[in-house]
Amino acid sequence: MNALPKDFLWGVATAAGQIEGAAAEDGRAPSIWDAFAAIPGKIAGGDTPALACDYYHRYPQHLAAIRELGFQGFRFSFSWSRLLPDGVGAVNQKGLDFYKRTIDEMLRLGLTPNATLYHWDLPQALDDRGGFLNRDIAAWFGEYASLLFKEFGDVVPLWSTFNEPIATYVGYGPGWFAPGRTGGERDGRIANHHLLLAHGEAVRRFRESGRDGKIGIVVDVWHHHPARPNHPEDVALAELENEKAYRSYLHPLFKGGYSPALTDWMEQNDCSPVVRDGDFEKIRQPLDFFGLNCYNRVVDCADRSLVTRELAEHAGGNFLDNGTEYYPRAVYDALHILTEEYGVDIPIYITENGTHAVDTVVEENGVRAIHDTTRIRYFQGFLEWLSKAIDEGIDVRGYFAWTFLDNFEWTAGYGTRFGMATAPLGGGDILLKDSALWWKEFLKTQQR
Ligand code: GCO
Repeated sequence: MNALPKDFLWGVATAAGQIEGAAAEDGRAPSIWDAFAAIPGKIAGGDTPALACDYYHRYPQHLAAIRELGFQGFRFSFSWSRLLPDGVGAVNQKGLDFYKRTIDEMLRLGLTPNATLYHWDLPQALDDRGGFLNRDIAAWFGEYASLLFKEFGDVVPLWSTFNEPIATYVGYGPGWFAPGRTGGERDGRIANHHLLLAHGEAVRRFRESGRDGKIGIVVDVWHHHPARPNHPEDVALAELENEKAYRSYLHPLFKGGYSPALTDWMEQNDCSPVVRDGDFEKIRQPLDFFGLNCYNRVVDCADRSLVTRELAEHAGGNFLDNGTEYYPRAVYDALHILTEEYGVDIPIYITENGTHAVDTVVEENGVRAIHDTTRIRYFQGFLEWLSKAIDEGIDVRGYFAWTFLDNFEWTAGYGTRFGMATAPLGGGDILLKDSALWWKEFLKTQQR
């Protein structure tokens, strides 16, 4: 792999709801994930985010270990209900103090803070008022965003409004994610539209704040491919899935409206959100960077009975030990989609990339280890394709691996592990997996 640009930012990424724990401490109020996890059957193993990695207390240990591996950036999110327990109004000073301490520690260690305002954990108090189905969410989010720009705008250089908007669609449409509302396609699309308005409102407020940092949004691109490229039904299915997923965000953000294909589909399915005059102007505002989360592609087959076979036969198709396809070219494809189909000409950061693996702890001469070679192979493959896209001139400024520590993997609970390191639930000694050691060696070759 060619060396990447000198000032390339290598980091790890995480999210408040997945690592912080201390769910009821120092004035924090519940988020929709706390409430959702309390409903039996929603989260694998009955897990909850209440303890997680206890980053709330153990952040010095975590951040030091991340820096020790050679990373220079840390992507994290704020817990809205820790800062504004009611979602709006009274500020929880202890919440602010916590983020002040953690950001100071990042700066002290030389980790560039990359902050996300919203990584899925809406205050429950706001969901009680309709959450993302209420158009007022834009104003609520604006108030929250302004608080953070005021408090941390001088020390945080990179800001993302939302992480993976599709999670909100999933939470209000099919209800697989928090808040578990099952309003169907129509509510999912309404929630999405309101989220995009909230994004626009936060960007407007950021500009108004006069802060020097950069602001963007993080969208995940899982490009759908037809399993049988010569089969019109598969081609149509993959196209539709792309429209309903990442294009439903990229079109409004970069082209100023929903695509003609999605517009038609929403009309035919009676699920178009209410769009008011001026909405798309609010949504489509110049951004300073784009955050791309990239994990894999999806292969669609109209004939469900063929899915497994078609996937297995696909050229280059091979699998990781967790059963997912190994397709590192996904990042190269996604970058080309951004630049070619959407004309994205702002700097891009890979804000998440990683894989879960079947990690087994082995004991060798009294030393515990996890030989996660699958994960190493995954990272290597993605970095090769990323490097190829950069060689071709795509302006990627940084890469954030998902993730440092095994954590609360949403509905999959703690049993699905994405970490390059692990620690007991609720904290304790950190065990570096082989992939963390691999990163340490790799980053030495990339030093500035
Ligand atoms: C996402 C989220 C993360 C996940 C990660 C692994 O991409 O789904 O941003 O919170 O933990 O992706 O699934």
